[in-house]
Amino acid sequence: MISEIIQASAISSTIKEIALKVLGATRITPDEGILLYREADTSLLALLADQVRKRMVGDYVFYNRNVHIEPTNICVYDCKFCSYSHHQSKESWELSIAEMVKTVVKLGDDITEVHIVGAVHPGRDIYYYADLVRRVHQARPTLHIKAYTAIEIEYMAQRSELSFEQGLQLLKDAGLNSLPGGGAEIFDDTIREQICGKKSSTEAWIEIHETAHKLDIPTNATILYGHIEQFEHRIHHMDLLRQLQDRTGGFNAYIPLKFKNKNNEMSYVEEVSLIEDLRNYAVSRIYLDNIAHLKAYWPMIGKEMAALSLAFGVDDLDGTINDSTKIYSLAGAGDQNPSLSSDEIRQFILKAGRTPAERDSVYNIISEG
Ligand code: V47
Ligand code: SF4
Repeated sequence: MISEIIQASAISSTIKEIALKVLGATRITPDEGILLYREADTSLLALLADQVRKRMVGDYVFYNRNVHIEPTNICVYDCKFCSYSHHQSKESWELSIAEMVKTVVKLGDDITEVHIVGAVHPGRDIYYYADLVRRVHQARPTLHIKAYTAIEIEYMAQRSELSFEQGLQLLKDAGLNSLPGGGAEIFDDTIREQICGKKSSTEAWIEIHETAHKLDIPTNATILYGHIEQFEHRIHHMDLLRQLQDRTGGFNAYIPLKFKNKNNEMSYVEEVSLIEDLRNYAVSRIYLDNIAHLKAYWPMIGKEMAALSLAFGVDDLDGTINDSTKIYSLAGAGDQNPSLSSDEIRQFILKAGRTPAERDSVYNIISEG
């Protein structure tokens, strides 16, 4: 039915051909992905992304109950888009292990996951971070621990003279369950050089995630978009992820992170429009035909935009985060005090005509409706 409408429509024959491929569940090429970004109508992108989303996860919109802990903002790197590290922000902090354990213990059964991501502290090695994981795990043995971006893992492993595999195994043995997707930024050496020159390379990020998948540690993947990159870079980024997913199947979710321009060295770069955000969700959903979930990180884009994103391929809204994430609030994100109760998030999903599903960290459904 939809294919017939597209066949009969006035859109260009090239876009029509790509649309029919997507509807027929045929993988699109990088060039076709770029054409979608450049030429496809926003309404067509929404329609195609919605079909892919339905095929992959049905009508569910997932959320979980989690807390984000940011152990420190003292960083050996100085990424130009960062508003959060001690180089940019007026304050600097270092939480102690006891303080972080106290946070998860205090939240008790209100959360099923802790997400621990911070800056790359020069004084902390992998044994410190394994100790943090071990003590959180001891205090809350059933809590899922999603911790440390590939950037943190690279630094802590190298500092402790361990291979990535040895480092990840050590963290897994301490109780680490999965890795978040941060630090990917954009997989292009020239752009990387300009926005985060000193930190881990594309190759290191990919190698760390591939190694994690081989050790049965699932991970997420992000992209930082909407700064100085071109559509070609976004597609190349997703293409590397799609290839890695073909090899391992270890990615749970893809999370596009929109560049926010407050209080950082790239404040001169204008933020992209909300329409561009929606188009980007849609092309991501269409291109990444092998990563099950597309996550809109609502504390960054705000609740209204998150609701809209559900019509552009998004099926996951992350968590009922407490007032705990500074990465975006310092960069000017819409929601300065990000918190939604489970009930609020459910109402929000129902209003969008979809089925709320509380999930665990690997997308088993805990409750629905
Ligand atoms: O890698 C930093 C981004 C990321 C800015 O895996 C910025 O579930 C926009 O990885 N504008 C870290 N983005 C956060 C992250 C994450 C977030 C939510 C869920 C998950 C997950 C992972 O934050 C960094 C960087 O790309 N970031 N500064 C900024 N000005
Ligand atoms: Fe450090 Fe991360 Fe900020 Fe880069 S983005 S300066 S690695 S805290």
